[in-house]
Amino acid sequence: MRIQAISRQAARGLFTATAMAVASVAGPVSADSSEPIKIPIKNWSSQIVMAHVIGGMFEEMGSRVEYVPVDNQAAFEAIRNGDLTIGHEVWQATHQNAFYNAMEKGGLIDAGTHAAETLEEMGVPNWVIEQDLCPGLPNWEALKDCHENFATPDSGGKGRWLEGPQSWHGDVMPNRLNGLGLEDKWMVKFAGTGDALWVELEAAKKEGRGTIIFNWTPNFTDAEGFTFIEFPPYFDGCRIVDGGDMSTTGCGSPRGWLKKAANFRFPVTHPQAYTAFTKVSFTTDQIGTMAALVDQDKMTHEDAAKKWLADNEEVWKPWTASVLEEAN
Ligand code: TMO
Repeated sequence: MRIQAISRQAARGLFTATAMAVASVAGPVSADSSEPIKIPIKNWSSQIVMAHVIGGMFEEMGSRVEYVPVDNQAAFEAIRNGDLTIGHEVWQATHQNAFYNAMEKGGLIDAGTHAAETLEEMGVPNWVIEQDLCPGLPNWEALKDCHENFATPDSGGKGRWLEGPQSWHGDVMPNRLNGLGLEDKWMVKFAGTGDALWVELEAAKKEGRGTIIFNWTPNFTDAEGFTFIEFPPYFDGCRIVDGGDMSTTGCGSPRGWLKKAANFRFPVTHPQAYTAFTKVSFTTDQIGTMAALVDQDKMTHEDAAKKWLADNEEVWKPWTASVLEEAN
């Protein structure tokens, strides 16, 4: 099974020659190292809960795990150089550059794709549309005529977009406003933390005022209803970091994949845990639930992960059990 998993990676051209050479002489699935598997902890709920869910799976398989707090973007270099063993939420729209750059430098491998499709984009809770606070949404051109309904005390009379922390995507959203010619009517405020986005959602609902925030799917907000704004289509190179200029930065975010990454030595040091990790594939509902346990039900990330594992054995046990069966 391990060899199969490896040749599938190789067929995609995503596995380094060095790792192939080391891994393919190892024979049948052997025991995992007692070195801890290092799992990243970032700053949004599904990521942290999923870290503990996957860590719990590894522990169930007999591995040791260690949770390592990391910067969102710097994590990919850390996977490449082995400071992290895995990355379990690689979001196409905001991570693919760092992911492919680390792969090209060598040391980071693609460990497969989750079932969930992703989008990371500015949008509004559905009640903003129901109350008609910006007629014409979700088409972005509606923003030309409704900014007054989205002004806040700190927005200087403009409508406010509450973006995530600036460490998440740099100036993508300020550049978006400029690219669309909306900078005279709208401004971007960066949230101090991811959680500030959910505080804003609740506050705006209570006060009955308009709000536009950065959000993503899968997330806990899928259940209550959240509408992403439809911007001009994304294309490769439209963003500044990808070679674009202000004539192209109005482009929206791409819908995309959610991938898993691993350090190239993981299949060698922990063949069983690595093979199970390649099988991990979460759906939109499953990831939304992981976030909701924390952001709605106010559980700790650790307790949420324990609950998720207890409630979903039929989902994850097959991923670990089939590996252990083959090893014995
Ligand atoms: C990577 N994120 C889900 C926070 O956009």
